[in-house]
This record gives sequence, structure tokens and C-alpha cells, in this order.
Amino acid sequence: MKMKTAEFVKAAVYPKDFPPADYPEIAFAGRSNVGKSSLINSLCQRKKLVKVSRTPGRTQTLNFFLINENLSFVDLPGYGYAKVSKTERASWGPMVEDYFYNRDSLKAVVCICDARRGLQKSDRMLIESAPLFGWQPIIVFTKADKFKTNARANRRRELAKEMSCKPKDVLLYSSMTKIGRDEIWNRIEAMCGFGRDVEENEDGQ
Ligand SMILES: Nc1nc2c(ncn2[C@@H]2O[C@H](COP(=O)(O)OP(=O)(O)O)[C@@H](O)[C@H]2O)c(=O)[nH]1
Ligand SMILES: [Mg+2]
Repeated sequence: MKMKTAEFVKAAVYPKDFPPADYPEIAFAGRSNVGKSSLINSLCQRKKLVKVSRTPGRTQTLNFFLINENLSFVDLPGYGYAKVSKTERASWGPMVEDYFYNRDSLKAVVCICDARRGLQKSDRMLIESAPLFGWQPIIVFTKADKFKTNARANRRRELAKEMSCKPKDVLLYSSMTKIGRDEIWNRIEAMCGFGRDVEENEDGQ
């Protein structure tokens, strides 16, 4: 994907406040601090489109972004962070469910997990809810830079076992090295029905 523009549109909690569903939409979900904001920034080749937080569990709204004037990204609040208040934690479910139910333009949810920890119970719950809401999961294991090359190949095989898929189908990613970036873009574009428009010679991982 050739990045041209990436802009923040608005933050919203209720469907009545969502921007018009004019473009195919991709949401980003995962446990707090897993690296959602970093992934969005690096997909968009922006340093500060989304704030990377030192304090986990801060984003409590749905944040909408317009990419290249033809694609919408949504940064969902992180789940599973113990230090946010019980009320805030309890509102994650209904707020995000409302969004999942009401957003016809939502094509896929990038489910971001930590490569070191693998699929957690909360990650599985999110992924298993996909058929109910009608979106496709794109499962990404981030912080892959925490593994050296050989260890990473082993970890890929282990994660493939966990997911019952082939090792080559495991999406490993790092916002530090940008490994896996093109693959994620390819999946996103396929989900949106876009033709392939991948930049050549882009930090070939
Ligand atoms: N080593 C490493 N650290 C990362 C990576 N992605 C995010 N981080 C760090 O993890 C922390 C949380 O990142 P953030 O993107 O704010 O996570 P979010 O809460 O899921 O949006 C920050 O300190 C980031 O610098 C990665 O791929 N590798
Ligand atoms: Mg964030």
C-alpha cells in the first residue's frame, strides 16, 4: 500500500457519533499495551498518528482514522488491563459489541497478540466472536523483535500449532524492525477488496 494520507477523524463511544460508514473499515484490537497504536502508526508510516502510551489502558474511546481517503482504521480500546476501573473494564464489552453489531463497513479486525505470550484467553474470546459479528480476524503476533532469528522460526512453529495453521500463515510483526508489515497490508487490502498496490523495495523483511 502506498501511503499518501493518514488523518485522525474523531473519537466516539456511541454509534450515533460514529463517522459515516463511507469506506471499508479495519479495526485493531488487543490487550492493553500489546502494541496496537504502534502497529497502526507503522502501517501508516507515521510516528505520532496514534499516541503510543506509557500508561496502559488509557484509550477508552473508539478512534477513527481515514487512510488514503479510501480506507478507515479504528483503534479500539485495549482489553484485559487490570488497573483500569471495574466500570471502565465492564464498558469495553458493550461499547465494542455495539460497534461490531452496528458497523456495516467493518471488514476485518486485526487481533493483535504478543508473540512471547501467544494466544491468551481474552484473545481467543475475541477471535471466536468473529462469525457472530460477521468480520474476518487477521491475527498478528507483535513484538517479534524479542526473538533472535532462529528462536523466531521456532516460535513461529509453536504459534502455528496453537492456531492449527501452517507456520507460513502465522503473521509475525515488529513495530521496531517492521518485519511483517507488507504481509499485514496484503491481508488488509484483500479483506477490503482492493487490488494489490504494494510498494516495491520496501524494507524487504
Ligand atoms: N519491542 C517492541 N516493543 C513494542 C512493539 N510494539 C509496541 N511496543 C511497545 O509496547 C508499549 C505499548 O505500545 P502501544 O502501541 O502503546 O500499545 P497499545 O496499548 O496496544 O496501543 C510501548 O512501550 C511500545 O513502545 C514491538 O513490536 N516491539
Ligand atoms: Mg494504544
